[in-house]
Parts: sequence; structure tokens; C-alpha cells
Amino acid sequence: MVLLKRKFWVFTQFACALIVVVLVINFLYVSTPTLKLPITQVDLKDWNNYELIREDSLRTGFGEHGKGETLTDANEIEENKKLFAEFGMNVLISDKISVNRSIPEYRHQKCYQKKYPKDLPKVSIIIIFVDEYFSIFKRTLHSLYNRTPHELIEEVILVNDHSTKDFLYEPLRIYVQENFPGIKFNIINLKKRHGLMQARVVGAKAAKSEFLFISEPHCEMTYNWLPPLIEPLLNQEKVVTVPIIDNIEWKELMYFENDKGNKGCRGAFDWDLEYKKLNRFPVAEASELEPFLTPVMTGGIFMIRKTYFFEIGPYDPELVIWGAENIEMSLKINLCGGQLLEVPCSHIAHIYRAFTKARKHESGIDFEGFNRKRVVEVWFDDYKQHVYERHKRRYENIDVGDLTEAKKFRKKLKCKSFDYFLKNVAPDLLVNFPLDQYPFAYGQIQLLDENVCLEILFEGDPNKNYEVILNECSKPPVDTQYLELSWYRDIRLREIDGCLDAYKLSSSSCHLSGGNQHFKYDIKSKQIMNMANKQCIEANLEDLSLKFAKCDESLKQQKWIFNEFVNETAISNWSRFGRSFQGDGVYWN
Ligand SMILES: [Mn+2]
Repeated sequence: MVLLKRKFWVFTQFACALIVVVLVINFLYVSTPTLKLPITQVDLKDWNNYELIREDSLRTGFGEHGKGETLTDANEIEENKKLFAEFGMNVLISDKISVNRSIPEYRHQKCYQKKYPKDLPKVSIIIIFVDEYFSIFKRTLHSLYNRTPHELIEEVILVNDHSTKDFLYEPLRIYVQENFPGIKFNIINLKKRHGLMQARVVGAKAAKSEFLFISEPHCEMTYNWLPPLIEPLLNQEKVVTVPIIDNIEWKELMYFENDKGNKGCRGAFDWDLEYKKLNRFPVAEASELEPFLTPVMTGGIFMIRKTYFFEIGPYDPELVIWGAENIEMSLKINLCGGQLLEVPCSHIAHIYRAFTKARKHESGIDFEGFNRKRVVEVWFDDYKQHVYERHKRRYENIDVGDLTEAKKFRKKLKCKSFDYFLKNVAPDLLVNFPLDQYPFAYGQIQLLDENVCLEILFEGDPNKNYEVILNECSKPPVDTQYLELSWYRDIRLREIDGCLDAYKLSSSSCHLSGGNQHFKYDIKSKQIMNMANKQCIEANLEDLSLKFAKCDESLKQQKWIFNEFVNETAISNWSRFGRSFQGDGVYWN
């Protein structure tokens, strides 16, 4: 009896301990701010196509495994120059790479262990294109055909937004018919230019499936990209998913991993409304590869339900060509009851062009500025001034037209405020992109007492692209001469995403992390010094070239002025204003 009592006591003690453990686990689980999607019991399946992965691993040749390539033949180099000026990438290299080329695997190893429901719905895949280079487009389609389970493709809808190239009509139709048996294609040739957003709407209307995947015509789909993107939409009406976007660069068409790695990142924008990346919030290791909430999508590649796509608008119909629609849609999803998720086990590679040619609409309007101003007017509430103040010259003359309908729609969807977005959806946005990040100086960077200015070249010869030169100062300043010494201590174009880089004195996308893009202006000596190489920018008036040279205050050719605005207080208090870089010499000496 005593023994029995004792056993009972041990048992109760054990039971209590168990209850405590369960409670603690439960508490930890509940208090972790991770996303919870409903778990339904379904049969799972490994959707990886191991045979394809093995076959691809054996491929050899030009550009295989995502390798970068160059042209060697002089005639081809010459021919490529012309094509580059038009397409913004070295497309002749693309012609020489197989449309079925193999790609490196940048998915996290553990993605292989992930199984997805056996029964997934069929998807309508919608690709919008206008004047896309043929072999680039072909590779997008082949990678889609090769790396997507055909039983999950309802149809592929190609929306031709009134291209001017003949090969994108009959030859494309025949190519598709001959090369992709077993897949239904629906090619829609628009009779006039609709712009990216309205072309997507046309494609979505034509879609037969409730599940839409919208994509771009210069991508390479990777192994098992689709099932992970569909899964979060099952049993969920207002979830939108985006993959990790890997990078294929324009120069050699080399395939790079996303610079934030294989666990992904969150999307955001800065106050110039450029898409920017934020780090993920920490989560338990076990859920690192699960879909996670993200504030902003890049815009061109996403999966959404057809019903939801039309329920949210999907775009302000007045937006033209492209631009800012990614911000509009992200705000609509995140502020009006939806969820935007990045899915780490789905990767799609996108080719980034060297430049985008058409900045101006046929009518001459700055369409990107127009779109941005419309979106800001409708969504940014009291924060809109922060966008306009940074680009007064750009925004003050843009007439955005009537906003009544767009504003009414925001009310109808019962969306939360922009303040809510900053506090709850992207609480780290203001930390990374503070509102008072005003530039130290801006205008043309002009050599003292001379009519020559720094200019960043964006078009033309591929080998000279992004070169920084000295040119006659234009009046009013052309965009390529309109620069600022920003809050981030870089020297950037005010109207285009591009930063002066000490590497070969060139220009590249602004990375905000100092180093080669870290500059300081000395208001007294008027020298511009790069903080990585500790040298100053020096002009050569003979051949209008530039170089970095040892700083010498006595040299006239090292004296520069910002000819529109200089914030003397900020520059004289260099260490107190602007971004601080740890271990990176913020000080002049
Ligand atoms: Mn693109």
C-alpha cells in the first residue's frame, strides 16, 4: 500500500512536470511572432524531379551550370554592341547558350526534405512581354517547361503588350507550338500598348484557373519552384507568395545566388521609393525555411488567387507603363487584410538589365514619377512630403490627375493607415531609412571655375557602360549629371539608382554599405575623397578623363563644387549626420 501510494505520488509529480513542460512549450510557441497557416491533413509528396536534376548535372558547354561567358570574335563583339544598346544586356551571349542550360542549385539543402501536398491545383501561368529578346524569352519558356510538373500547368498565357518585333508574333507562335507539346498556350496580342499592369489584368481575366502565377519574360525557373509557392494559398483566400529572386547579370549571363542568401529577405522601399532589402526577423531554426511575412514585393513575379487579384483592384487603372505598382499592391495586401509571403524553398532567377531604356512615355511624361506620385497621394497619408522633399524638381510639376476613385477604393477595402504599415508591417523601415536622411549636398558636381561636370554614362558601348566621365555641364542638368552626396555618404544619381564606385571609378547600384561607395566632401579644400582608397577625384581637362589620385589641396583639378545645394552644417559636422559605418573611417583623417 505504501509502495502503491509512493508510486502514485511519483506519478502525480511526473504528470505535473509534464503539464508544466507542455505549458512552457505552448507559451513559447504562442509568443513567437511567426506566421501560422492552417494545417490540414493531406497526402504529401516529394515533388523534386531527381531525374532532371541528375541529367542537368551531366551537361557541359557554353554557359552551362549558370556559368558566365564572354564573346571573343571581333565581329560578334561589334554586333553585340548594337544589340546591347537596344536590349540592355549582352544578348549575343544568350544566343550561344543552350535554351535548356543547367543552373546551379542555390536552394537550401533542407528544401529537399520538404514535401508538399500530392493534390495541388493547376495554375495559370501569365507572362507579360514587350520587345523581349527572343533567345532570352525562349530560355524563360524552356526553363518553365523543363522544371515545372506539367500536371500543375493549366495553361501558359503570354500577353504581348504590342511589341514592335516581328519575331514575337508568328515565329513565336510556331516556336511555342513546336517546342512545348502537352502544354496549352494562349498568346494574346494586344492591339495597343497597355503597360505592364493593365497587360497583367488582361492575362488574369483570360485565366481559367483560380491560381495565377505572374512572371516576367527574362527569367530562369529553378528546380521545384512551383509547389512551394502554391501551398500557402491552399485554404487561404488572401495570401500572395513570392519566391527568392536569384540574379542573372547582364554582362556574362552568370547566375548568382540572391545576395541575402538562401533563407531570403524581406522587401521594403526607401524614401526614393526604390525597392530595398531588409533582413528577416529571427525565427527558430526549425522554421527558417517556412514562408514568412514580407512588407513589399519586387513586383514582377508572384502567385495570387484570381478572385483576390480582382478583389483588391488589382491596380489603380491610371498607372502607366511600369513602376510603383509593386508598392501599391504590397500596401493593398498588407494593409487591407491580406498576407504577403516570401517562400525560401522556391527560387526563380531574374536577369537584371544594365539600364532600362524607356524612362519617358511617348507623350513625354516622366511616367515613373507620375506613378509614384499617384501611389504616394493615395497611400502615404502624412508621410508623402518625405518623398516629395527629396525630389522637389521631379515631383512639383507632375499633375497626377483625378484621385477620387483610387481613394474611394482604399476606403472600400477598409485599409489601415500608412502609419500602421510603418509601425506594424515594416517596423524596421524607419530604422534603415530614416526620414531625416537628407543629402549633404546635391546638384551637378562641377570642377571649380570650369564648365565641366561629372557624368555617369548609362547607355551605348557595353564595355564603357557605367563609366564616369567629365562632360560639359548641361543646363538644366541632365539626369546623368544630377548627383547627390547622400545621407549614406555615397555619391548617387538623384533620379536613377546608381552610385559612384571607387572600383575602376565606375558606377553601380547603390549598396548602402560604404566601402568603395563611401565618399567625403571637404567643404574648405573642395576635394572629394573616397574613404576606401583614401584618394581624391581628379580631373584631366586635356582628355576629359577622371582618376583617383593622392589628395593634394593645392591642385585645382581636385576642387569640386555641388552647384545647387550644400548643407554646410551637416558637412561641417560630418560625424554627427548621416549613416555611421562601424570600423569604417567616417573622419577625414
Ligand atoms: Mn524584369
